[in-house]
Parts: sequence; structure tokens; C-alpha cells
Amino acid sequence: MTALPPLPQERRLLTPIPGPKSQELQARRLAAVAGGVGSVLPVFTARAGGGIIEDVDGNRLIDFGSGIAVTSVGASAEAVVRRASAQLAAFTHTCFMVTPYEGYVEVAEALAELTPGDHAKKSALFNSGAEAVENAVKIARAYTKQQAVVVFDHGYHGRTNLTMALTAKNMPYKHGFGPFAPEVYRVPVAYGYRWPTGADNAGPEAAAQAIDQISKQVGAENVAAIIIEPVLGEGGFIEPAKGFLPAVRQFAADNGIVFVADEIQSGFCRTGQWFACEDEGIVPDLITTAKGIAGGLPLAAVTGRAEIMDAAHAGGLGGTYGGNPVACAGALGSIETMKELDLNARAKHIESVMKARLSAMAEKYEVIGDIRGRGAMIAIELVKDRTTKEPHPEATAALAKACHQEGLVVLTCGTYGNVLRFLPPLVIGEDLLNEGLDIIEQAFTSV
Ligand code: PLZ
Repeated sequence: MTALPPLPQERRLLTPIPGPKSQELQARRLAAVAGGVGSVLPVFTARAGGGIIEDVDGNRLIDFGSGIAVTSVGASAEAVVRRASAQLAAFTHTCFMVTPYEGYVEVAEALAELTPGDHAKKSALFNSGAEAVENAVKIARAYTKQQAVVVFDHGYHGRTNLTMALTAKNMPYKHGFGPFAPEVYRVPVAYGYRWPTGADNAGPEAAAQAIDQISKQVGAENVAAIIIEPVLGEGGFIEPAKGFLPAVRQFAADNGIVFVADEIQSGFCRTGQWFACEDEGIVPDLITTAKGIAGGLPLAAVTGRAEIMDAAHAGGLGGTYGGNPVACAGALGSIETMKELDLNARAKHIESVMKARLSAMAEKYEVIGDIRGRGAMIAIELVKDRTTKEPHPEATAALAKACHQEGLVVLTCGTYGNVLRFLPPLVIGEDLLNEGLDIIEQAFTSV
């Protein structure tokens, strides 16, 4: 295999975005790919790495999306490529359930070491985030012998049948795709910016409401699992107000309920800690991971207390490709890179640069209602009026489009479609980070 020359870490626009070759591919795509599968920006990728995505027209875009929080180490990180390539040449697959291999075990050992808590831990590996969440539910049900699952307003957990039921937002995730799995109950979350009595009260009040609803409407004794994203991702980068997570976690412990932290988006250095739940000292019973774990290769995991993880009967968990050897090699390369480059520190630095620049923008542009997030998981919520906080999805879409046209990949999210989110690779260079922020600032002027 011949190594590619390094990908220059410079934005370069040679054509309008998308360029002619991307448009040709997009026409073929529209004829051949199901319409239900969308794309944020129909620019076809030729190469990607560091903070750059190079398209088939030779344009180089700055990446503030990381393929939705996946390529934290970059999309062609040296250690990921090296280890995954070596594994590819050795063998692509045997199925861990047929003849196992060391890489799977090494990933499980790394997860035991990196996840919060010093109790005995075990892991099971899967292919996607949704699959990990489904398996966390299976494991919690096997352990507690209960069925109910509690999730939260604005939560996102996937697109499979059970995880659609766990996900809050109707469009585009659930609409027309029911009936959904039973025994799923949704309770309030401490969304500080929109809490009726103010952000300072959100933590304790939302926790009291959630606990009251679980106790009175579901019955704590019927609950197998409480599942929450320590920073809610698709729902709008909502950091539950302080005190909320510890209160809910304590309630779970007091009632024998398995507390599951879904760290699929927030995990692996994204928020400046290995896992976002560490911020308030939360030790979950189970933790689901995916995305950033393997530098772009499809891998997901459920990790947790050994006695809970062992509750499912032998043969009860699995899947043909779960913990594929190439994906495991990628994960070991990704974790190696995170440690070597201290990407937690890097994420914290990205937060300080972004928040300073965005705060300055908020002084000029009234449409910015809130700036929030941690590490390299930062967002702004856009509103029509700072007093009424009426969501402004139109401005959000227009700003994203303006950024795209200037060669900056940004994503939107939020229950109301009014959150612009920034998820740069943690390895992005200082110049690209600042240039991306310049483009965002320009977009405010032009919109
Ligand atoms: N849990 C917290 O963020 C995936 C979804 C994008 P999969 N988020 C991106 C889309 O529109 O499909 C996610 C997540 C959290 C679970 C998942 C699901 O992970 O790997 O997409 O299945």
C-alpha cells in the first residue's frame, strides 16, 4: 500500500460548493440511493484528515462536524490507519462468537480502565450506537427482571425500533415508523435555558419532577433502566443543570435501577474528559459508547459492573460483526492517539477558544440566545427574541448554509431545529479552528 502525501491543513475553494463533480455524483446518488437517507451537505469526499475534508472537486473544507462526533482523532489518524491496515492484512473477520481474537479482549480491557469507577467491569462489543443502547436494555432487563425503561425529554438513542421508542423527537426520527416498543417512559430533563423558573432552579426541580413521575406513574420497582445522555446531543447539546444527574443517579441506586449513561456522542475526550458523566462525579452502572471510540470504524460497546454485564445467559448477546477485528484495531489506535496527544486537554482548549469568540459574537447578534456545551462539543441556540426565547430554526438553517458555502462543515440539532453545533476533530489545528470561527462570524453578518 502506498502512503498518500500529507493532506494540507488549509481551506481551499476552487469551485462553488458543491462543485461540478459533486453535483454529478449527487445526481447519480439521487437515482440510486433511497430518499430517506439524507446528507447535510452533498459535497462528495475524496480524502479527509486532521481538520480538513477534501472533496472530489479539490475543494478543502474545514471540518466542524467530525462525521457527527466520530473522527475525534481525525479521519485518517496514523495509529488508526496503521493498526487497522495491519489487521486487515492478517484477517478481516472470523466472528468473535466462532473463533475469538485478542483485539476484542484488548478493547474490553481498555474500556474497563477508562470508564468511571474502580469496580470490576466487563464489556460487550457491537457495531452501532443504537445496537449498544438496545443491548444495554437487554442486559438491564436480564439483571433486574423488570421491563420498564425511563428516558428523558430531548433524548436521542438511535433509529432501530427500540431506540426510536427511546428517542424523543418525532421528525425525522420516528414519524410514520411506529408502532414503537412498549414499556418506555419519558420524564423531564433539566434544560436550564428553557426551564420555566430559570436555570438556577432547573436541576433540583426537574429531578424532583422526574423522580415523582417515575415513582407515581411507572413505579420504581418496575424499572429496569434509566438511560440518559450526560450531555444531550441531537436534542440540542443540553447539559443537564447541575445537581440533576447526581439526583437521578442516586434515585436509581436507591431503587435497584440500572443507571445507564449513553456516552455515544459525549464520550472519548469529546467534552474534555474521557466521559462527560465524570463532570459531576457520576459512576454509571452501564455506559454505552460508539462514535469516537474507533476513529471512524464502526464499533460500539456496553461496559459496566461485571455482575450486571454477566446477567444475560450465555449466547444471549452477540451479532455476526460485533467487535469486528479491524474496528477493534481502529479503536486501539484511536485510544492510543487520545492518550499520546492528550486530547482531553486539547478539547478543553477548543472550548476556551470557541466560547470566547462566540461570546463576543453574542454581544453583537441578538439571535444568539445561549452558548453552551463542554470541550469540543459546543453549540449556540438561536432565538427570534431573547425574552420569549422563540426558537429560530430559519436563521439556524441560513447560518449553516452560509458556512457551508464558505467551506466550513457545521451541523444543526435540537428539538426545535434551532441549535448550531460545533464538533471539530480534537486534532484540528489552531489556524483552522480560528478560521472556522471567522467564517461563522461572517455568516452572522451576511444572514
Ligand atoms: N446515542 C447519544 O448521539 C447517534 C445520529 C445521527 P448510531 N447520534 C447521531 C442520525 O441522524 O442518525 C447516537 C447518539 C446517542 C445513540 C446514537 C445512535 O448511534 O451509531 O447512529 O446507531
